[in-house]
Amino acid sequence: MSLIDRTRAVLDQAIGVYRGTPYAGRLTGVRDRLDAPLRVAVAGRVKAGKSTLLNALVGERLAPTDAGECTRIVTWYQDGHTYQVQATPKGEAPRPLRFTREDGAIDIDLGGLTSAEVERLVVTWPARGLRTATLIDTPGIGSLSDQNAQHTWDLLVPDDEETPADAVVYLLRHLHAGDVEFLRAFHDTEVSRPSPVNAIGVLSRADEIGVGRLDSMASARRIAARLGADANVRRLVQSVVPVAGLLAETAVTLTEIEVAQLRRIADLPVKQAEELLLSADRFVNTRPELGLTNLEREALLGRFGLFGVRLTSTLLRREVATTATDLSRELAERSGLTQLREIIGSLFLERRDVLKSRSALLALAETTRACDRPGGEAVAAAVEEIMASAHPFNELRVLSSLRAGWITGKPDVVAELERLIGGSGSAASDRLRLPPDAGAAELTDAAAQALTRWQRRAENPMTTYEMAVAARVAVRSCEGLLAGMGRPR
Ligand SMILES: Nc1nc2c(ncn2[C@@H]2O[C@H](COP(=O)(O)OP(=O)(O)OP(=O)(O)O)[C@@H](O)[C@H]2O)c(=O)[nH]1
Ligand SMILES: [Mg+2]
Repeated sequence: MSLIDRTRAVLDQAIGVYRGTPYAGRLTGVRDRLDAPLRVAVAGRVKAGKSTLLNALVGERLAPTDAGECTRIVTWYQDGHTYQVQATPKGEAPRPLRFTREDGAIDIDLGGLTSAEVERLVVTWPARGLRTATLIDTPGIGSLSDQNAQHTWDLLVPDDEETPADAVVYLLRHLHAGDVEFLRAFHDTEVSRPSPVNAIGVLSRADEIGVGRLDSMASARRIAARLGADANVRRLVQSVVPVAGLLAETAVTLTEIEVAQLRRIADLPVKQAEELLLSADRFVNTRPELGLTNLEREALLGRFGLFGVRLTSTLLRREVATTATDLSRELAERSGLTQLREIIGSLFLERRDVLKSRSALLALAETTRACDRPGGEAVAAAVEEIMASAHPFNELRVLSSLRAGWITGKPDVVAELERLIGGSGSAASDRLRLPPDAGAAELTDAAAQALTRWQRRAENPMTTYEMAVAARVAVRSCEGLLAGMGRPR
């Protein structure tokens, strides 16, 4: 039986046991969630660029990005057939809210409520980017003690409710000491909570790191790589990727008019264009003959940032991309959005069932602790049994231990182990460190060799205890790969 089916079965059993108690409804909700899209929260400090990045992932400008009452409320963006906004005031039933949208973010009328009175907003919006994952925008965290930190905390580390988020994208802004402190506080609550298993880091506003120079992304990539290798960061998030969120958002919502405006800059001689783009102020106030009003120039800066204007006009001049469609793809790539999407795909979406089961089993374990019922012990035992025996969970545990530095060994052995148990994606080629287009024979060969290698390591008396446990998990992973390739073990 698959992990998700085992989870569903124990949930059904629990729903029977807790029928007639206040927990029954919650458990039904947990079961329904198993089939719903993955819930991914976007979290980070104030003004880290969370809402902007969320829009880039959705492919539309939905979330408001400036100051405003709604930026202080946890807001869910989910796919649906109709356009709808609902507020859940604290301790009350959800109610519909009026909203408007004119080319830009949704403007929600809170109907007399203040942000402090609203527990959450749910925006239902038909959008392709929301089909595989519901995205949750969170208010920026100023300090660990502030009210917003509490909201984000509740979302990710609930005490008596189900865990509403299955995974989290954490925005770091050029390593702020407080970021690591915050991530660590999450981590310390319990191993099962946000951990490298379901968290990835984004070095946000990456264009600003190189103060908008054309090579800003290269600097950002270096810093992200350094961060991603830092032991403190590694135990908190799976990997760190740089993203210029503003440019990413603009890339996916680019208009022909904007392309035509930037072409005017691209058509200038290189030297003149460089001078014009020396600073934002210069860009807005010099060269009146350019054919762009000050307002238009300010609008371009607001949409692209200085880095984006420099980069896009250069791409146009060099004819790297000439149409809005090509340009949009190119900017998505260069802003880091494409890579982030791939990572979300391989680390979250491909692992959907494991992350979903994990959230559901955690909620179930919470219920069995909170409410004593005849049959409750059997449910608790069944949950424990799945948590302890299901291979995907064993892989996640080894991954966490590796990231926490509890399993040590030669760097290449540790790196191989991490890949093999799915640390960089669960596809066979990812696990076996082969190109994505590797043939069946090559994959089978590599898996068989890895199996022998890790069996030996597991049985070798010189292997440390922790490594031996991990090696046995790796052996199971290899067996699983071979079974998936239809080869008898
Ligand atoms: N240059 C640049 N500016 C950005 C980037 N991302 C966001 N911004 C700007 O930073 C400001 C804040 O962006 P938001 O997306 O609202 O940030 P947030 O983290 O949601 O902010 P709060 O919800 O208020 O905490 C806006 O003016 C954005 O235009 C980026 O990648 N580069
Ligand atoms: Mg925001």
